[in-house]
Amino acid sequence: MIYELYYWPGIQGRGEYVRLALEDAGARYVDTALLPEKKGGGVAALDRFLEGEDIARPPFAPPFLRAGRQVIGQTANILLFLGGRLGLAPRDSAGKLWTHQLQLTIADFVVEIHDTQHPIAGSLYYEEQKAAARRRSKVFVAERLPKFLGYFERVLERNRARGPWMVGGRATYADLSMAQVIAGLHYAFPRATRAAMPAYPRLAALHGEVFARPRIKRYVASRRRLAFNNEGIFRHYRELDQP
Ligand SMILES: N[C@@H](CCC(=O)N[C@@H](CS)C(=O)NCC(=O)O)C(=O)O
Repeated sequence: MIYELYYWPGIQGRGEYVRLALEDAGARYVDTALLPEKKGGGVAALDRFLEGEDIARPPFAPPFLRAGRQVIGQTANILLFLGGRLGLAPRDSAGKLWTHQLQLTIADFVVEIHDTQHPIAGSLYYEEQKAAARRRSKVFVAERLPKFLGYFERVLERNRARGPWMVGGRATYADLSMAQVIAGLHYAFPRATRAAMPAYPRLAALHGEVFARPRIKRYVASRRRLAFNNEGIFRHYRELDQP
């Protein structure tokens, strides 16, 4: 199976959670965001599925994954599908559901992180909602960041299995996503994140372990991994980074 990942070109965004799973498993996939339109990539590739009249089960938004005849949307749903196939989820149904639950909570966290710089609307420029972004970021750093990080730290603490992972004794796609969120927070809110992380030693360790995994290391060093930038979900605006 050669998977096809569809996502916006130029940013890591939510596509990155899927990429990390595919890369960690050494799966064969085509990242259409890296292909020129002439070769079936870019935004035109997305539009074929988002707007094509012949798509029986259209996704609402990227990322989506094509696996043979199936087109699967929603990041957590894609990872639920890939988890079992790539050996990045437990085999038992309770474990699968728990991993999915963690991924959905990560998705909630990602929305709130995004909303710090776009609190009014994603369709407006940051500059048009700067004052609201400042207020939102202040509350985010003071209340929501510790609430989410504290929750995931507790999840790690309560996992009785040995090792740095959230579910059992092996890494799951939720661990890869969690590490990506921490990396993104360091980019977007460097001061606030540096100040916060000592309270979450297990999360800090998970982050380190994920980015030390050989395939992830190779991926991060490759040209396939785009750098964080201010077009993506994690954006750095100095004025919002208030520890
Ligand atoms: N819940 C979806 C959200 C998907 C989403 O918001 N995708 C963004 C890019 S990261 C998008 O293109 N949204 C278009 C829109 O919401 O109109 C997921 O986790 O995959």
